[in-house]
Amino acid sequence: MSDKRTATGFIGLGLMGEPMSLKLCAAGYPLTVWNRTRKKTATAIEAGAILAESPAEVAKASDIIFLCLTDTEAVEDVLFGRHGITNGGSGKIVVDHSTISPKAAIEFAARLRDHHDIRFIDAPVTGGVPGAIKGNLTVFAGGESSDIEAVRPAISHLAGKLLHIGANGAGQTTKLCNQVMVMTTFVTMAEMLKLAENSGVDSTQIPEILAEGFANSQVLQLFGQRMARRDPELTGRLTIAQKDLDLIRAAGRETGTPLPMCGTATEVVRLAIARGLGDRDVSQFIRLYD
Ligand code: NA7
Repeated sequence: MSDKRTATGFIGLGLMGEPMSLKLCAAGYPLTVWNRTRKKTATAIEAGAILAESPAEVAKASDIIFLCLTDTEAVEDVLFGRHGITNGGSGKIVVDHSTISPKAAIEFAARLRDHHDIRFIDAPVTGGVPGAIKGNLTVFAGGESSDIEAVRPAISHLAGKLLHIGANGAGQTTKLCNQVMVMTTFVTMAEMLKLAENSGVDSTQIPEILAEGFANSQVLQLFGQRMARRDPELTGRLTIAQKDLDLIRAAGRETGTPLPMCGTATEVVRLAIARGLGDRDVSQFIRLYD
């Protein structure tokens, strides 16, 4: 299905979705877009995308519809709401790049398949805004092999790797496993940088100094400097980090998995949000300790 003539749609042109949609435009795919806040579609329209009035209109115009939305509730609205994708015809494939509940991904896939003849791939990503801009995200996919192969050519413009993990839900579960490491690293990185500062060591040098050692990670290299400098540039909201931690803890409860470190991370991020940092960049989390 997926080649340069495949009609694509993108819903959710936020921090991640906008650069991802631009990659599809740049690759020559016909692209129809919708975003709840219309003005965020301006850059994609300038790049050649067509503006739709609703998710249903995006679906009518597209064979593959990509989503990149805040959370489970947003995805449910866009799929099944009054002007949702399910009002836009059958035979489509929905690729959901949002991070949502694995259980919900399984349920949405079944509802779409059984009642609307629409296929669904849970396809959360890692790599953040830098990866979205470069087109080298990693996608953890859950769904049918044939659907994943059908969308692989288009996704190759957004992601260096599209990994088929298993059935629906497996992509989201893998993303939550990824976030266990990412989020606990984030919160301990703030403590580590603060310890350096309070001990008279230049914390902005720490990521480079630790680069060859066991403490190195992509999180340290991509965000350490920015966190040390209190760089205000918005690349991902702390509220989104909180949402991921809440999903991880729900998965822990459902599977009987104790997650004490994630519990602590969740509560300190909640505290940072209570202190007014929710709409700031995740790197600003260090301000909790200032
Ligand atoms: P952003 O920049 O906050 O973008 C979130 C997008 O989701 C944005 O386009 C929102 O529209 C849209 N949204 C949120 N709620 C709804 C509802 N109810 N209906 C329609 N659209 C909605 O987040 P990121 O780009 O950083 O992250 C997106 C996902 O990728 C998230 O799951 C991460 O965990 C990974 P708005 O512009 O606010 O009107």
